[in-house]
Amino acid sequence: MSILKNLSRFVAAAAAVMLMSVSVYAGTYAVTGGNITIEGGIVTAADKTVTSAVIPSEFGGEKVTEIGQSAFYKARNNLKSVSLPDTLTKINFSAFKNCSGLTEISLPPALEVISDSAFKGCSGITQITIPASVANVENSAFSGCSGLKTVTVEGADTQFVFTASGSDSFYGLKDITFIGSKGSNIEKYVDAADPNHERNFTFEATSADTVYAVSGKIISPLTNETSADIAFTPSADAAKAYSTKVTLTRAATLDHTEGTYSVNLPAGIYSMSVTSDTHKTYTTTVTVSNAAVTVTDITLEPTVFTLSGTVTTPAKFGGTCTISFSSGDKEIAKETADISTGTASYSIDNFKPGYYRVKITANRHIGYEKTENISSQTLTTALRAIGDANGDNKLNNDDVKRIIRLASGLNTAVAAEDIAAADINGNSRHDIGDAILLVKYLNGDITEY
Ligand SMILES: [Ca+2]
Ligand SMILES: [Ca+2]
Repeated sequence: MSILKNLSRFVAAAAAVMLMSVSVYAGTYAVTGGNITIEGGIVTAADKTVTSAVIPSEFGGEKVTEIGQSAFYKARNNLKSVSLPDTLTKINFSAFKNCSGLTEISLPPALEVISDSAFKGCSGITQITIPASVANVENSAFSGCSGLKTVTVEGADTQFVFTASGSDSFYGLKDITFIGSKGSNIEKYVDAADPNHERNFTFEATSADTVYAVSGKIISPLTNETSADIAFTPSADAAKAYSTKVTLTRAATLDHTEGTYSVNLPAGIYSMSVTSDTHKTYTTTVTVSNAAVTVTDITLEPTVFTLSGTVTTPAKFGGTCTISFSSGDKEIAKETADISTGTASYSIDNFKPGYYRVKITANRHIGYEKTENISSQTLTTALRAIGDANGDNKLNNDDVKRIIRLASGLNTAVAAEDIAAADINGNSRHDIGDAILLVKYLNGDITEY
């Protein structure tokens, strides 16, 4: 028997070649419990009685490269183990379907394709490692592998199937831990196939990324900018992008805001971009390699605009008004404008948005001084005229009445600005002379007072 067994790979080979229409070497090869059939380098069949099969890497002078369609179907109830040769590149449709007695299988390192239903129903397999050589794990390749708990995927590019219409490499399975590299296709498969964690799929990175701190300072020449967004986009590979937000606070000098950031990145080359509401996007390249990186202070360039300003007053006393903008103790801009019509207009080019101390003065008006956050392109400021005793930005009989009440001592708790606005004749007190001047102005008898 042993002689027959040893020679069995050659038995019937010649006859098979004679009968076949293409010139391939075909024959049976003895394994434990029975024979397998190999034709042209493809294992095409196994006896029902086969319990354990060590597939040869070569048969009849040809490399064994594939397990054929449904090759082990007859042996499905008896097969306990199979050893695949390193020459194997493809496991075809249903090759090991329902071989439920298989408890482990080692996939060889040159394997490229695991076809549709190749291991369907192999419920005894608990873990499998898919080598990096595998390009495709087709639909239902492992469906019904109810014992499968761990799948290690060595390649980042191995394609798995999951579609809305129901195609799925691991169709119907739950409770599997998939192990692979971050950003790999198996991670994407898990994200796609188990978005709500109902299948209890877990993705574990094969190793945590080693990261290095990238830190620096962002400076905004503006005083109203409170944050900036930083994005790190890998420029060389498919690794993940990172982003962070920087809080900008006003610096001690009050004329700019600044903030520091620190973000942990894996080694690589990144395009770094900084964006905010009122700056041009700043872009630079950051190279991270085996050490912490300090990025030189980044000063953002404001998106400047033309500020169109208007000063309004109910009085038409003639003359000009002066408008100045200061940041900290620096005067940034100063303009004068004709206010004789009650409306003074001015325009400042290349205006940077930010907080400014705005001061406006005009003859016979209460001086205006206030901090404004100027981020839009228009600024309208109401200037209080002397005579506007009630401060409603109108000059009329209500002010006359107010002045008379003040002169009569009926109003005692009066703010300094109200006193100044009501003291038209400038004698530092409220008197009937103030009221008379305002009445004359309102009647058109005088044009100023
Ligand atoms: Ca008034
Ligand atoms: Ca007075």
